[in-house]
Amino acid sequence: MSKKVLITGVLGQDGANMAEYLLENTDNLIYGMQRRSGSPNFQNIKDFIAHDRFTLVDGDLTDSVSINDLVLKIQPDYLINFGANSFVGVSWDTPLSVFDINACGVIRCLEAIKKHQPDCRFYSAGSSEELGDVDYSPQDLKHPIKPRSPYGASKAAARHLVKVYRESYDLYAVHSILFNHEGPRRGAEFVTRKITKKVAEIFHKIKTNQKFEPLQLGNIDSRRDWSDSRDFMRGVWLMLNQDKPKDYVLASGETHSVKDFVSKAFSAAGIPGLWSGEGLSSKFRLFQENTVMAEISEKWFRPAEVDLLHGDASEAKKELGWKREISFDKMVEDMVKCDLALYAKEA
Ligand code: GDR
Repeated sequence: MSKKVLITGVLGQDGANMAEYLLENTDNLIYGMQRRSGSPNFQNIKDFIAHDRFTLVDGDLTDSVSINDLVLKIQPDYLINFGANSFVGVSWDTPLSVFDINACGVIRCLEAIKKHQPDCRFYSAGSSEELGDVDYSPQDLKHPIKPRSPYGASKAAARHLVKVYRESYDLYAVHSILFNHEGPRRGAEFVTRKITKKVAEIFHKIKTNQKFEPLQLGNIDSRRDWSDSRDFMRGVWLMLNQDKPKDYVLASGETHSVKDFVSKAFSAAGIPGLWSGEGLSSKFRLFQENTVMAEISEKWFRPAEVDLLHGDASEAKKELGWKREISFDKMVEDMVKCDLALYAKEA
């Protein structure tokens, strides 16, 4: 019989990728929870919104009534929580709402499961931001929790809560440390998509002899372990289908700087460029020309930065048989290709 899967945050990158993965690889019934808003954006789910095994439902992680109602009504076999306020940069401005959604939201889900559907398996999307000011590389599950942002602290709280509920009530609940993961469905506020969207704009403006404003970035020396979100969805599903619940790290095991990402993205669009200068005066110029394509603005620096993230997913590989299939280069190329097509369509 088909299982029922409730996915929160279905309009975001991971929620949409998870729903699509399950529609393509299982016969499960998928309930995608969206937070009701004045102008919802269905772009990420447009390819499967009409699928006969997909249902869009309203709910809100800050409202326990809505979570309880959904769990009672749907009686899900799995609750996959990708709903979050996921932008680290704004978490200093809205720390209370970030904590309410990301940490208290997890309590609301766990409480609903405990009361109404104790056999439902629960997944909580954790983050490498929980590790923050790292002690060693690559980072595994044993790495101390040392967040550097309200966002990282909220995800660390979620991690402790999942452990407490798992041990206290014998729930199948897991929280994995997901290192950065991207793709064509990534929100434009995150640095990778911000870069690939701007590359598409600059590509079209160079081609049509139009002027353009350079891409403005903050800390281009910070290093991240970037994977493709679609690879992670397989890992999440494996974590939910073991004999016993256990937390894992998902990561590529490679690290690249934001600066590298910029060079790679422009090169994927066939635009040659070179970095020059240091710190705030760093500039990325069109090769053999003076045209500046990227520069630094203090506006994009954070009150506290995580300088380096580099994950160790060896346990997930060994115990779950998970491995990533999409390389860093392929992921950047896919993102640039999609943004070039999107820009051409919208221009
Ligand atoms: P991150 O992702 O904070 O790692 O969290 P983000 O893409 O926002 O930043 C990555 C790094 O790039 C630097 N940076 C900039 N970032 C943004 N957004 N905009 C800029 O202009 C810019 N310039 C430089 C940042 O300072 C940072 O060092 C992501 C999110 O998806 C989290 O939800 C998730 O938990 C973690 O990844 C794993």
